[in-house]
Amino acid sequence: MTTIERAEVLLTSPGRNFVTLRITTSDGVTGLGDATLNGRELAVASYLRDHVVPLLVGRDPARIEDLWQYLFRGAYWRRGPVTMTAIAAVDVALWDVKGKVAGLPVYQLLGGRSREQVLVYTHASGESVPEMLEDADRARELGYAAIRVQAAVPGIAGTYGVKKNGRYEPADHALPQEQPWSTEAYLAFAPDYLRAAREHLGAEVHLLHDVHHRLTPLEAARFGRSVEDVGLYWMEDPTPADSQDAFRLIRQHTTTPIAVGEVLTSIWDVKDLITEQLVDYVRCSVVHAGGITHLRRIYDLAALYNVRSGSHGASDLSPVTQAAATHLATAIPNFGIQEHMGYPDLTAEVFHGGARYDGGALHVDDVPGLGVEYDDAAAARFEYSPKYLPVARRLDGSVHDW
Ligand code: GCO
Ligand code: MG
Repeated sequence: MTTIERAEVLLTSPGRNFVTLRITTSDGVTGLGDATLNGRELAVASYLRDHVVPLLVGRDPARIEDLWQYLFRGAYWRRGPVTMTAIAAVDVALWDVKGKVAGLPVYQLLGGRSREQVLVYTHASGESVPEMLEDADRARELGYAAIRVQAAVPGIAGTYGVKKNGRYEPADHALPQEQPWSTEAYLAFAPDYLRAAREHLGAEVHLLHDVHHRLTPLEAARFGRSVEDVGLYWMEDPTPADSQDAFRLIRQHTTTPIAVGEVLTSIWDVKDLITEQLVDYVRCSVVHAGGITHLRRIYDLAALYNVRSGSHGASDLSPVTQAAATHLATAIPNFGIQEHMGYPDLTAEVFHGGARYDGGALHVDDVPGLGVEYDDAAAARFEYSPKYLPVARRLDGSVHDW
């Protein structure tokens, strides 16, 4: 019988930190899984190295579902980002292996093609509204038909979600940077710049906006209602999703579509949001929500309730995740849209291949598995060093929500 012979945890930092799991079978087939949890990378690396890899060696790599259940149900301690990211890394690496063994791309193993291409949205942002609109024009020139727009709130230094020097990398300090936040200033400013973006870009562009969990449910309801005339594709993470109940209030007051999920890690975290149709898009990611196996389960539940996928795809999710998400999006019936920010140039020196951007969409090639290769020699040139996302404080000094 073919067995899992080796599983290596690989750390590298080509432009930003990434953790990767590489599984090698006794037949010499390798598979890659992303294990990157922004700002908590080493916790997942240790979870894998110390508590998962010893359980994998000698097992049948073909039993993806059974290994998933073994690592989830069998662990006693369930859910949470560290556990679910570690399980995801194993799951995705095993799908990669299975594709290579079968000689088929992963989307074929998931039921085959449901669509020709995977619609993506990218980011446009600016320190001022004209700068944001200029950035949106640049995105249009690159062919994007869907654009997330964010402008720095006047008086709020370093507004989250806005590029610095043309680069979007919020985890850029060796210790978390503290940033000010004012809900009042944001609510007074954001509806106007969203309206300016709509006027500037015209009716045919999909406009998205990320609230980054900064509002209370009532504030989010008011905000959603105040931008209904903009016709947003979605408002993202309007309030912290710790309580799924909170979304009932938002839903009762606005028809602005809602997208949630990038910090949620299991089907239990989105169950009520989906079954009560409190959101329109689920944005969980392959890497933080238990891999292809579990995210497929979440999206299948969502399909029953007219909720569509909108997978998180920021650059802290490695090209392995971007590829896995694109294979999944190619296959599922209820795909909505996928985030695509691209990566720092150096990233391509380590991760070769993967999903291809062309004309506002991502595409996967018909190569076996996920189609991503990891370059060990290049990876060794980029040493891991801790980098943190910022922490938000209100103007009175107290810590604010993400
Ligand atoms: C997004 C995000 C990111 C996240 C980041 C956290 O929608 O792309 O909100 O900017 O904050 O991926 O690690
Ligand atoms: Mg977001």
